[in-house]
Amino acid sequence: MNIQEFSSLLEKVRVSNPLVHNITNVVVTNFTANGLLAIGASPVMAYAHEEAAEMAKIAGALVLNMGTLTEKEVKSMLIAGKSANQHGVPVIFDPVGVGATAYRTDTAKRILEELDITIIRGNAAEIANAAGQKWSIKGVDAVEAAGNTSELAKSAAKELGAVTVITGKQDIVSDGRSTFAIKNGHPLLTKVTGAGCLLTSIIGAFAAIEKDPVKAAVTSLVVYGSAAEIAAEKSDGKGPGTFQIEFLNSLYNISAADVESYGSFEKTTSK
Ligand code: ATP
Ligand code: TZP
Ligand code: MG
Ligand code: MG
Repeated sequence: MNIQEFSSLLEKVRVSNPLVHNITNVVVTNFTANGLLAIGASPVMAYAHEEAAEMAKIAGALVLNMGTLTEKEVKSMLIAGKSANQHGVPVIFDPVGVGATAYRTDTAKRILEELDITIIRGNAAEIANAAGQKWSIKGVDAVEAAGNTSELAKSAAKELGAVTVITGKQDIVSDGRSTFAIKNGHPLLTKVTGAGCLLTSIIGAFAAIEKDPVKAAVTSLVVYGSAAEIAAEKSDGKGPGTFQIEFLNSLYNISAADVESYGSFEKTTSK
């Protein structure tokens, strides 16, 4: 895996304009659609039980996000997820707030048991709780990562049978054998609601055009984090409002040369 491959995958997203089917939360829906459009993907939100299977079948990727759960959406996720699994469409799962309430924990467990998840993405607490380990969580935000996130990603990937992405100050991707650390990003991302949720959907866009889920995830993190660094430079210290707008502009404008100059990742070895 190298930085040049990441730029060519970014170009591939822009040229192929993959359809990304999202079943997501009410907080982040508009930001997610705009971010997917900016990177070059084609977003669709389709929740009705009558159409969820049909939409998932024709999508390049299905993204399931349990940010504002209700039983109706959980049923949509299971219908769409089963259809995606039957038709070889990758399923990306964001277990927002798992561990904060029993309902979230039970629902994440149900989704992980009933569906074949390709990639799971969350903060350290969410990934730990999804994998049945204890980690402190406050609502949908992680309490400062105290443990070894590389080891956590590796063990969660093995436990869940899915490529695991843990985000925070440093991002980790593991399939249980190979583990990568990505240093790109900016603290202002934590001041924009949905920055994590949009990232999960952008991982869907890359998974739609790249069969290797580890490569798709690492590419997404490098591109997304680099775009955030550029946006922070352009927002002149004004704060999250300007940053959010500049971030959408950066996702749209980021070039191969930017990815190559900002991108920072390494393969880590874990015991
Ligand atoms: P949380 O609810 O805990 O904020 P989240 O689901 O919003 O989690 P994040 O972990 O904040 O997701 O990750 C979203 C993006 O923000 C990722 O690209 C990540 O690299 C970046 N990010 C998060 N925290 C930092 C930080 N302190 N410095 C730089 N980048 C960060
Ligand atoms: N409450 C339920 S979902 C949600 C909030 C605030 C959005 C979480 O977005 P992210 O991307 O995890 O910060
Ligand atoms: Mg966040
Ligand atoms: Mg989140």
